[in-house]
Amino acid sequence: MNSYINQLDGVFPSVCSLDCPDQCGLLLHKKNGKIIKVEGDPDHPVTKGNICNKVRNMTARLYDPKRMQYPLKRIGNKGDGKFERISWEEAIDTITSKWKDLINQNGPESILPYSFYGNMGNLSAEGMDRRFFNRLGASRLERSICNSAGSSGYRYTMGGSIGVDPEDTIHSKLFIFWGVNAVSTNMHQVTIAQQARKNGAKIVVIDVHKNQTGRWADWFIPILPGTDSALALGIMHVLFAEKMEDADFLEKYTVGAEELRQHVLQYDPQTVSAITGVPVEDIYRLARMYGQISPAFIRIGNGIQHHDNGGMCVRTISCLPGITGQWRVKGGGAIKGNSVYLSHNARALQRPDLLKNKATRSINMNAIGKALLETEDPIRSLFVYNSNPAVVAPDANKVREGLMREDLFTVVHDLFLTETAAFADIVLPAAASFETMDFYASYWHNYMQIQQPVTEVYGESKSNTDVFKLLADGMGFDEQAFKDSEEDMIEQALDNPYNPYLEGISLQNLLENQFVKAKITPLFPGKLSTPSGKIELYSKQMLKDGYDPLPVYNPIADDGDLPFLFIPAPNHHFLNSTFSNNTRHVALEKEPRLHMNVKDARRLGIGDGDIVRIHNHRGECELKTAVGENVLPGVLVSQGLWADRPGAKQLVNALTPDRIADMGGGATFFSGRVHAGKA
Ligand SMILES: Nc1nc2c(c(=O)[nH]1)N[C@H]1C(S)=C(S)[C@@H](COP(=O)(O)OP(=O)(O)OC[C@H]3O[C@@H](n4cnc5c(=O)[nH]c(N)nc54)[C@H](O)[C@@H]3O)O[C@H]1N2
Ligand SMILES: Nc1nc2c(c(=O)[nH]1)N[C@H]1C(S)=C(S)[C@@H](COP(=O)(O)OP(=O)(O)OC[C@H]3O[C@@H](n4cnc5c(=O)[nH]c(N)nc54)[C@H](O)[C@@H]3O)O[C@H]1N2
Ligand code: SF4
Ligand SMILES: [Mo]
Repeated sequence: MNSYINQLDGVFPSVCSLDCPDQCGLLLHKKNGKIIKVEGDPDHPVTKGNICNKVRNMTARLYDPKRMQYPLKRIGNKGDGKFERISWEEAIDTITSKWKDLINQNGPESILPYSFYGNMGNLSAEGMDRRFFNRLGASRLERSICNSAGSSGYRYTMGGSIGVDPEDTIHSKLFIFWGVNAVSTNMHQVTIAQQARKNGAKIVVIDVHKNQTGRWADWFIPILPGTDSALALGIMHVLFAEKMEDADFLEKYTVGAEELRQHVLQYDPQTVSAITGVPVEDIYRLARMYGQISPAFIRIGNGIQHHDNGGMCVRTISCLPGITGQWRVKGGGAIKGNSVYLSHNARALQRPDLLKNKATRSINMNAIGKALLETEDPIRSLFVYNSNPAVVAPDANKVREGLMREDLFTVVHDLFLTETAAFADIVLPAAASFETMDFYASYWHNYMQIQQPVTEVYGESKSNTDVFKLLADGMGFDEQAFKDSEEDMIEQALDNPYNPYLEGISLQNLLENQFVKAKITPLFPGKLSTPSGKIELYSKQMLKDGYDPLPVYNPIADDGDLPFLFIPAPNHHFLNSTFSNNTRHVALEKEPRLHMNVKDARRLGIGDGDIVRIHNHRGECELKTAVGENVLPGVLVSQGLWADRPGAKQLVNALTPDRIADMGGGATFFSGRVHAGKA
């Protein structure tokens, strides 16, 4: 496997490790053992050689002088970022000695891992780390910061994260991008839609912000935040009222059509317009487009589900293609996520058996601030990897107050001294994905890919797999699970008898072909993984779980009587907080702007480019305004999770609520309210 490392010059296949649905095939150009250029692999069947600007500039991050090379220990106060170099031996010894003490005195649940998908590699994100923390018996982390509310909602309707093959959407005649900023966050779906547009397809975007995706649409529909399920119910009302449903499909492949037909009578376009801010005639027009144009495809984004009602919202939208029978048409249907197709054997990879049936407590990552400030059975040690919670987690001031605790022993494993690392006692340097062996499964395009190490690790940095092996050794864990090689783990994970779509995908096959597609078959005729095996327009399971069994509109929670809803969404040139510390990417993105409607700006005496202070009881930010018509009155949008800079108040998550969404333990980043005024 070292063959690529040993070749100092050449072009080598690779895959993008970032948390992005596109999961591009890459080619890495090497000269004198260093990566000098990252480009798209033209042979990749979906991404076809096109990649985003972020990763085109990846070498600026890989060889950023700020990238860490050595383990560090803290010598200043927490948060100051003062560290000195130590050896790996000292680092591992310090951590494992501390943990052995904690386990003796307080039990293993006083230790909490905190991670997400900073590296999407299955070994790096949910491999040796899971084995280690299972064996340790640490508190478990509920990893629900991203898509879990929506995925839970979608599962009630469709049985799992399963949708259209995006390659088929080339045949679609109508694209609805619903709460997804696809131009920035799913660029190859945009490329496909762009090609379909040449054959007459229409592109509709429904968003609270007329951003780059809205500007690209044929029809942009602005909507009030958190009201999308009302719009979907209004569409259903018109579909049934004007007999645009597919009676045959409803009969064969759904349950609850009659109940739904009765139920949506109350969501007439007048009522829905008052809730959503979408004009009555636009609701009719959208419903008729959706009912009449075929194939019709809906890309369901993550924006709509970062709300208090996000689970029910996605649950509701995901009923639409069932009503029109679009699932039966090539290119018709929806994608929320497609992770079912490439799902591996998680039990073999993560080894929950090492927990020996202990029912350890679970902590929701969206309330990490609250959890760190809890005094009963407190978390006494936090191990952070693949994530930067001081910036990305909601209610950031609370998170930082927790991280400041003198008695909290914090370890951070990352490529950079992140805002979170500044609070750590020990910091470990992480290898980049290009330096590590791993396998990757896209949650959108259905190709599995492999990464073989292309260069030596940078300085003394180590991959996640290697760090957890060292920690296991330091703790004295001697199970074979901690000795498995990357190849062993990939083989174990790909042996998944429960997933027929994975047939034919093996380590060998990946090594030979670099990308291998899941064996996708049409969803209908077929049986879904819902209790009835059909699309559940009415769900008994939801009733059991305490939800309305039919799709409904629930308003977002009361967040105080403040005048604006604040939507801090991702931006184009960063990937969550990744790249926010790299000069090249910051220069491309320039600066954060606060989008405000001109009516609100006039009323408050605010001009375009003024610095505005937004605040609530959780915190404050100061951002430069972009005044115009890109957001509705009462809505403020900013883009990007910006790095801490001295004197700048740009930490948008200082304002966001750590309330938990209606389903899946999800986050509610976009359901917070704020005051705004000239700074
Ligand atoms: N360039 C770039 N790409 C990324 C990321 C990034 O940070 N930068 N992040 C990656 C990750 S982890 C994820 S999860 C995905 C997220 O990517 P997307 O699925 O696109 O989700 P968001 O960008 O969070 O939000 C999408 C849109 O929802 C809108 N929105 C917010 N609230 C509402 C609402 O109530 N109704 C409607 N209709 N729209 C609403 C926002 O204005 C935004 O334009 O992107 C991935 N790709
Ligand atoms: N306001 C607001 N907040 C949000 C969102 C939003 O839309 N608005 N989006 C939310 C969403 S959808 C998500 S997914 C989360 C994402 O939040 P995070 O998962 O924290 O994502 P990043 O900020 O990209 O941080 C990933 C970190 O992992 C590190 N890393 C990369 N590769 C490796 C590796 O191999 N090993 C180790 N040890 N570290 C590595 C990177 O250097 C980086 O510091 O943010 C959430 N926060
Ligand atoms: S971030 Fe997304 S679009 Fe950019 S290279 Fe990676 S997978 Fe492709
Ligand atoms: Mo995400």
